[in-house]
Amino acid sequence: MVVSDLHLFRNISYGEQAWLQLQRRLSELDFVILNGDIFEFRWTVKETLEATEIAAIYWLKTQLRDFPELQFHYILGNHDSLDSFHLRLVQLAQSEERLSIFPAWARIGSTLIFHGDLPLFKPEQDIFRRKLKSINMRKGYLWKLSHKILFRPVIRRAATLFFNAPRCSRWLGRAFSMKQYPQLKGISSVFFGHTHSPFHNYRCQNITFHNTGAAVTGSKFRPLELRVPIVKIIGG
Ligand SMILES: [Mn+2]
Repeated sequence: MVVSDLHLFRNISYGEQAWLQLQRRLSELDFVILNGDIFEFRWTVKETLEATEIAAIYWLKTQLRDFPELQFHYILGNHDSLDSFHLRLVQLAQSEERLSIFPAWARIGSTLIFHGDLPLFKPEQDIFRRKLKSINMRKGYLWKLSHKILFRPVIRRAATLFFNAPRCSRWLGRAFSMKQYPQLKGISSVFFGHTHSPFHNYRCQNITFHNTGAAVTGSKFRPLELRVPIVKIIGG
C-alpha cells in the first residue's frame, strides 16, 4: 500500500485516525510505502523540533512493533526531509531490517514512487535527488501569516481544483522529458502525493498516474494498494 501526506503532529491533520482505519488491511499486506510528508516539523503542535523528531521515531517504532510482518519503505517529502530527522531515520533503519529509507524516490518493477514536489516544482533540477535541509523554527511574523493565509480552507480547495489529474500528469511528464533519467526506464505507473489532490488511474503519455491525497482538513486521503508479483525495491 502507498500512503502519503499524513502530516502527523500538525493541528489540521487527521492522519492518526486515517492511519488507524488502515490497520486491518495493513496487517494482511507485505509492505507499506510511506511516501513523504508523514510528519510535520515546521508546523508541529509540539514544543520543539527535537520533541517532534523523537515522537516521529517513536511512532515508527510503534508501527514496526504492531505490524511484525510488514515491510516499511519511507520516502521523504518536502516537510520531512530534515537532515537531523533523516539521520535518526537512518539510525533506526540500521537496527531494523524491515525499514528502509529513500530520500527522493523508489521503484518496484515498472512502478515509480516519489513524493512529487521535486518534479512538480523543481523540474529543471535532478528530480531524483533531494537536498536535505535544516529548518529555522523562528521564522518571522509575516512569513507565518502568509502561510496561514495560504492554508485557509478556501485557498486549499482552490489548490485542490488546480492540481487536477491532467495538469499534474502533464507537469510530471514534462519533468520526465527534461533529462535522460535512468530511473525512468520502463516505467508504466507513477505514485505521488504532495498536492493533496487525490486521483487514481489517470493515463497520460503511456504512464498511469496516481495521487494518494492527504490527511489534512479540506483534503481527501486516498491510499492505494500496489499489486506486484515480487517486491524488489530500489531507490535513492
Ligand atoms: Mn509535500
